Amino acid sequence: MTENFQFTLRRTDAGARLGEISMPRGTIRTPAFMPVGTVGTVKAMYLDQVRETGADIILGNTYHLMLRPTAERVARLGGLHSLIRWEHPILTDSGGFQVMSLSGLRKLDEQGVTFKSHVDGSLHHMSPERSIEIQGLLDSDIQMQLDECVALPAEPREIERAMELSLRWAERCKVAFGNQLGKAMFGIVQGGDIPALRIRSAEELAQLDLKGYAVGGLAVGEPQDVMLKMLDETLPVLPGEKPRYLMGVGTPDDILKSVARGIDMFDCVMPTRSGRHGLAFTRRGRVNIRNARHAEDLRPLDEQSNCPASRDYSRAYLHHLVRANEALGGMLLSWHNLSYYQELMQGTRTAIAEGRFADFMSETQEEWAKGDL
Ligand code: PRF
Repeated sequence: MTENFQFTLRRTDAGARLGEISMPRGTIRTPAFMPVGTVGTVKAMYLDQVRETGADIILGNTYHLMLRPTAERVARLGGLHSLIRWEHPILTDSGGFQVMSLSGLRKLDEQGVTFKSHVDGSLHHMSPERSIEIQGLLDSDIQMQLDECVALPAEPREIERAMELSLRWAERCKVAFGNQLGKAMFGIVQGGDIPALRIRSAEELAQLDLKGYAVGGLAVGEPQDVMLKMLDETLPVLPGEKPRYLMGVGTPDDILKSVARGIDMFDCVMPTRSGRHGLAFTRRGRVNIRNARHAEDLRPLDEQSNCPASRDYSRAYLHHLVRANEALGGMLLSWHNLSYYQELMQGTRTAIAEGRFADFMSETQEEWAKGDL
């Protein structure tokens, strides 16, 4: 562990990268999956359990926490880590994306974004500087620039405007963040589905010499091949010695294909949200536990897993819990899914270390395609 923020690239194999980010609160093994803890809780999970599944870092959201319980209150209470009882690294998203997807009435201009809270309808303003200030009050370890993410499909002029605004906001966030040892601020590449805009965004962000780079504006309505093409266009332009984070992605298949293109970090609500809705991700693909075929099936989701939720509970019981809308159903399936995602990341890291990532990826995909046992 170190007092500084440091990314070490250990090995590359078939496009995939094995590395680690070390910072004062801990080391993040990459490629990494970050469970989403939007409002200061990874929904339906104890953070001790989240840690046991293999997570080195979790994500929090500026937008939600600024509205409730507010950043100033979190700071008075001693910061997010001690409040939620997670002493490992936390990455916070800047708020721009959540404002666009969750808040009512919003107005965006050069200065920032004005929006109506989805909690109580109150009006709020967030500038790039205020987003960084809030992330500082939360004591976030990896902070994201404020950006504007456009949903696809969109007009090229609209995509270009948002990309350029995001670049100007990146500069302002960099100034607001200043020099903080042991913490990092990442820039976010935008540019929709237009290669030339993606490349310009990545080139200009690279000039800012930030500690890491995210690719935003993907998995927002475009097909997977478009997303992968944008990664192919963007990643070669970003500095190889900095970590790369693909925001809000994705399915296990999206993750493997993005690792193969050089992505180091991921976050997604999918394992927890789908779990609460009865969908399990397994070595043999997706299992909808609500399906009647599970009603009298005494087998667990995966008897080879080390996770109690995957190994010790019958499909019949999970089926019953989810159908009866019981909280425990969502808890067990979230636990199972997070554990599956972390097992996938550990398998990925081991395969890269041993120089067999391409085989690992095709074998994993073949297993998914066989379907449920
Ligand atoms: N920007 C930010 N957060 C995000 C995204 C983005 O483009 C996405 C897009 N998949 C998810 N989360 N700030």
